[in-house]
Amino acid sequence: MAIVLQEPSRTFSEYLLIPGYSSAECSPENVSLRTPLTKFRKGEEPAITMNIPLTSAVMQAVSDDNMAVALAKEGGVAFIFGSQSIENQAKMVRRAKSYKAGFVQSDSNLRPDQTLQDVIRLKEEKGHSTIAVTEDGKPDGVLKGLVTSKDYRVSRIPMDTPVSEFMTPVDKLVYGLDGITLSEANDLIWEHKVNQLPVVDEEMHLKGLVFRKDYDAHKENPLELLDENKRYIVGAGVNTRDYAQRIPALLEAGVDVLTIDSSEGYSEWQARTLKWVRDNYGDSVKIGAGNVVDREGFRFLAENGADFVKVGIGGGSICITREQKGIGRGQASAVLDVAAARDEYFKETGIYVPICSDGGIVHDYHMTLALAMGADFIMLGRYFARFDESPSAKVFVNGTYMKEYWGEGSARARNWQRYDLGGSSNLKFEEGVDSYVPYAGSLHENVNLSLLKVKSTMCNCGVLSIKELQEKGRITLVSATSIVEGGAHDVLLKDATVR
Ligand code: MZP
Repeated sequence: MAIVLQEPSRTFSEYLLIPGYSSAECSPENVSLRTPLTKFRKGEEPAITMNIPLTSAVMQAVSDDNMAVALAKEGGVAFIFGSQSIENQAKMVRRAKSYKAGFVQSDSNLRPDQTLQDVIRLKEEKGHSTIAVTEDGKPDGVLKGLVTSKDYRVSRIPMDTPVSEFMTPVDKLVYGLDGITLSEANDLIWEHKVNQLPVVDEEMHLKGLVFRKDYDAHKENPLELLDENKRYIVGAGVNTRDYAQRIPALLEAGVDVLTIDSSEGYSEWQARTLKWVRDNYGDSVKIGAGNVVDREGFRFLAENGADFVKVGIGGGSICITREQKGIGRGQASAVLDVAAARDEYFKETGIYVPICSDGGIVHDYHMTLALAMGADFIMLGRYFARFDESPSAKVFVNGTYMKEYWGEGSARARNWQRYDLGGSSNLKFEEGVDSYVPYAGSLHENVNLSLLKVKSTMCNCGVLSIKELQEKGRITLVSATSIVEGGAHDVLLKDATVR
């Protein structure tokens, strides 16, 4: 007879946090959400520490280069999806790594012999009023001048006037030299009262533009997560099949951290992948593994060299693994069990292997619960899929804007490498669905609001860091009846949209 665990498998909605004593110091601006992403020895610092405890799921509908930049700006890490060709994934990593905060590649460019007509057309097409004039009309051509709306009056000059006649020529422009820092560029913008600054190399090839408004936006992201060269930290997912080709290509593209993306991580395939990484790169390459839901699974991956361990099977919003195969574990039970294993391992070895609660976050308070239960950070799919920055399409359905969101185990994604343990190379049956999620606007606003709630709850618990939350937090199970009193009840809501 199989072993039957006596504790039911529980999920986040079955728990609540109990407030603790809050001193006057307990206010959200004093809370730090810094958290380790990769393993470290007692007394040492992890190679990567995130400024917020959020990562985005390794999914086609969630994490591309755009998401990587948007999330790193907030202080978290996106794991660019691996269910695409090695070349495409490496390209996404390269694009995210070459994104220079505040520096943009000019997307509106003309040659000096083009005309006012071309200026008007380009302005309509791109929506930008600054046009770089380069010798060959390419974004990296030799800079000849700039055209902004101050340079021409449509009513006064004929449409066929060449750009060279009304542009501000390069000898009258203020420009910066390649290598200039963003704050030096901003100083020039202010000193010379201009709205944009072209940046050129020694041969006057255009390298990019800095806009006054972008610098201000950049300053709104004090928690951005940067490497030592001031580029955004970028993650990527890999599988247990083509790692020997994929990993070198991703490293070449500049990836900072990898994760093995699999629905079930307690396997020889993961051990082989981790061994290959350690044999070839030692500890210099950072790679997480998973997913597991219990102590044994954690221990196996930690001992095989994982830099972090992802927790969660069957709890994802688009996941039907539990229905299809009857396997998995309630996310709360899984996190609690694995967190205990992590602490045990740390005591025994002095090595702290962070754990990630992956999937199943529905309400913002689930984030706080996951952290209190021991997760060092969280991975979210549905949450991020709803934002402007996710790669999926925004569609109008039954009078509301939605974003498409599909599982990696759905027929749409066909990510067989994530599900198949054996030798076959196709998806035999689906473990995920294709769906819509309500469109929710910008990542920046949503993440800030969610984390304000997390910080505010932490203050109610009387703690100012995630570590303290894990040490001092108190959690209670809720009865089915008491769940009712948690929402508005026994009143008639005036506005059905009040939540
Ligand atoms: P959620 O944030 O949407 O609830 O869950 C996202 C997580 O679900 C992913 O990080 C991944 O671990 C898991 N996932 C992705 N695709 C599937 C599937 O098709 C899935 N079954 O379970």
